[in-house]
Amino acid sequence: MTLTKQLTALFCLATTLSGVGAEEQNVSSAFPYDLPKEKPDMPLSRAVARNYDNYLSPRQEENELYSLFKYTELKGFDYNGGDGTISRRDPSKVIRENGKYYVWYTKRDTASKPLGLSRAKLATDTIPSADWDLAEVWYATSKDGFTWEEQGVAVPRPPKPTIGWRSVATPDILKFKGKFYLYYQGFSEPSGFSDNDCPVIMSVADSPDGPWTATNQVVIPNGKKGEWDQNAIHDPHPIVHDGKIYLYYKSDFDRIRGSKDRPQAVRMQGLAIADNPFGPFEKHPLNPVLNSGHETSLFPFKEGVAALVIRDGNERSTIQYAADWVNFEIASVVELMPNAAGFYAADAFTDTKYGRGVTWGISHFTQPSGWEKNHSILTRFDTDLSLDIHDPEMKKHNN
Ligand code: AAL
Repeated sequence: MTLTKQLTALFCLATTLSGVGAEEQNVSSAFPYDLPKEKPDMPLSRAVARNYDNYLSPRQEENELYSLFKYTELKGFDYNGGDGTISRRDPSKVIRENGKYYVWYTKRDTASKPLGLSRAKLATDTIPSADWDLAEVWYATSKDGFTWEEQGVAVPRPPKPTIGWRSVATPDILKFKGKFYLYYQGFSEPSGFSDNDCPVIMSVADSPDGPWTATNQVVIPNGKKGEWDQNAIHDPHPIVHDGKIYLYYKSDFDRIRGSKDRPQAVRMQGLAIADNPFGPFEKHPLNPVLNSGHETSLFPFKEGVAALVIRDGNERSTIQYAADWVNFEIASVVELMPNAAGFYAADAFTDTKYGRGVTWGISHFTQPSGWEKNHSILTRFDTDLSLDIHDPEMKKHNN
């Protein structure tokens, strides 16, 4: 034993025997008052241990993937007095081209409000089953992101029996090698009519103002019978990564319509990857890659990708991060998330190696079904899921 160690041992023995310093010992063995930045080397409860292991920072307000959301009503959209006959929902990502912002969305303009999914068998050529039935893909532009000018239809419904004849809905945009691609859901029957919902189809254009050419081909097919995504591919959400198109999507599964045993769909999200916007898209072998969530909302963040996980599942109301774009971990737990959020993500298509995050986008609010009027409105949301906000020297982005 060295002299120092002998002296320390003697001191400890003396203080224990005399009782002096016992209080100090208690203090030093307890969790410190100043929350340590790094995980302390001491016994920790599971909750405190995971507060270090699972989050970007042990303090909520220093966690770059934690945010509140602020909502602002948009100017420029008419809803027929809110009588349920006009609906706008499921916005795409927002992009900036020709000095203005562009957004695409589902627009329904029907003689009556929707019947509701449970009465889908009563839908007609003019009476919609769901809020997104008998819809088309429309687009609007804006100088400031608050006041929008509706420009018209981007993708109309093709004639029967071409896929999408019943409804084209829930679009998202991709810019790839100078061209623009819209991916959306193509319905061939009223949504809710059977368990067999829609696959994804696509249109291409040289300019965001169109004209759009529909390929009229399924680009992401529903899974084979018995696979988790056999009934639906919803909410296609493309981002460019590694020179490829990473397209995330949602499926509703484990439901049999009308079954007492399994009346409720389970919603999870998958990933399909392609070298070319026309496909083929290869579904990831680890699908589903998110175990919860409803509409897809993702953005490049640092080396990886971040996802808003909204509304459904055990991990709803979380923001998750996948450094490898596949294996997501919960990064934060949040509240009042934007439904169907379409971010203005300036680096969604630049194949960034270090995503800077997002500060705003367009989302929707829907009246719960069963209410007398049933339609959705587009809304702006603001957030601070951005490195530039956390790092004032890097404020060039997101203007
Ligand atoms: C939305 C999206 C898809 C579904 C329907 C319309 O919230 O998940 O688009 O098909 O609901």
